[in-house]
Amino acid sequence: MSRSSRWLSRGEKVIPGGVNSPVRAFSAVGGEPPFIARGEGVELIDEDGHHYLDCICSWGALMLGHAPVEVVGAITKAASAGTTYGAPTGAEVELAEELVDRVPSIEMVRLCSSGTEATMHAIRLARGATGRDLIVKFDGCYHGAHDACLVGAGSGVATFGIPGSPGVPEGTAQNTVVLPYNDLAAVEELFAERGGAIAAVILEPVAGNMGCIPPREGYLEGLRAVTQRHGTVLIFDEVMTGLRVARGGAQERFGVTPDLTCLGKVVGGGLPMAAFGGRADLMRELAPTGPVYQAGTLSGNPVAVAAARATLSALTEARYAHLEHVAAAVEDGVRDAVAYHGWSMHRVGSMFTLFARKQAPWDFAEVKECDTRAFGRFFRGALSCGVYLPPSQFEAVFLSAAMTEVHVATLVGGIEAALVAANA
Ligand code: KE4
Repeated sequence: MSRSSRWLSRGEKVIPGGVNSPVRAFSAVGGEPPFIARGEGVELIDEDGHHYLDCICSWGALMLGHAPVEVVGAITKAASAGTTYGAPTGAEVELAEELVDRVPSIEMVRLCSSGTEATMHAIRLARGATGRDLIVKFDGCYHGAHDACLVGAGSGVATFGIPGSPGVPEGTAQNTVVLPYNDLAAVEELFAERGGAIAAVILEPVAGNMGCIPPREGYLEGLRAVTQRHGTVLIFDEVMTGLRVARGGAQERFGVTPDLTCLGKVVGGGLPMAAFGGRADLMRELAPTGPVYQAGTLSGNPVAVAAARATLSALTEARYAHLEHVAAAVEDGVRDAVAYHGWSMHRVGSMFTLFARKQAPWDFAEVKECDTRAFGRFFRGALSCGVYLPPSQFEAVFLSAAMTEVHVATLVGGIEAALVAANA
């Protein structure tokens, strides 16, 4: 019995499924998850000494690979001065100034500890500021595990085929309308009927929780226009895309500025940190300057802030250019094999997904037509080649700036072999 298997059977006795987040359990692809001993650069090494090229990067959180020296050094230095004070620090102000400088929509920002918190608070802020209750989300988009958004979510919940989740009160779900992604007519139709009652529209500007699905031409611009016309708050959930698909996130890449933005993953440099920010007039509605309550014991703690600042300093234009070059090389390398095996692919920057479907999907209904059993064979085929891809058709591959041409060749070879295994 492998060490990982022993850890799993031990873990299942004290942690549901032996994992602290459902998608890690490999339920969607079969087999048992390796238990990780350490990460080094582009690699994960498991408890049995197997080395994997890490193409999940902690679900997109790692832009610089594992244990980058500048981030580890900053964490160590900060921790030696105390891990949390529960009081304001100058470092939080400097991080906030950096986010205001980087992200077009952000005039003011509040730090928190997870992407779930960020979207939950952004939605409460939009409701508090507009006095309206209704929110709109899109099928296949996932905004974290909180009630208002566990209605037709796309990550985890969709992988387990549970539309919404038990435990979400009927009354809560009734305040969330779920529309198809990339369908502007559906949004305009809803607004024509109920525009005045809609507090917010929230979406992933590039979806990553139904696989990587880009916005169709004009889609983001159309959402911006219709929400502007009806006084509805447009929220970009950039927990996945923020600081990844461009220095200023998807809003910079696509040139559309929302009213509020949620950040997570990359912004924390691998530590528990997230943020939400946007128009100053909205943000000032938050306590203590306004009536909308939001709080967090470890929000802006000095260690996570140090990791964040070290990461943002390392994310130079040159690093983004390198990441784009590596990701484009992978796409070019697998293009022929993807077409030959009757699969398809979407890539935006350093996130991409291969779909077990001939035509590339543009919404969740089309993604659900993918052959998920073939995807399971694909995933296991890649893993056996030492390439660690996301264990679900409904997730995205993430690359890190630690990757070089050598790793590109390894990843391309692994995907080609995995496609053969998928269609065996
Ligand atoms: P967290 O609460 O997991 O930090 O963030 C929630 C969240 C919010 N918004 C978007 C766009 C997200 O992708 C996420 C979290 N993403 C999943 C992966 N698809 C995290 C992995 C997991 O659930 O274990």
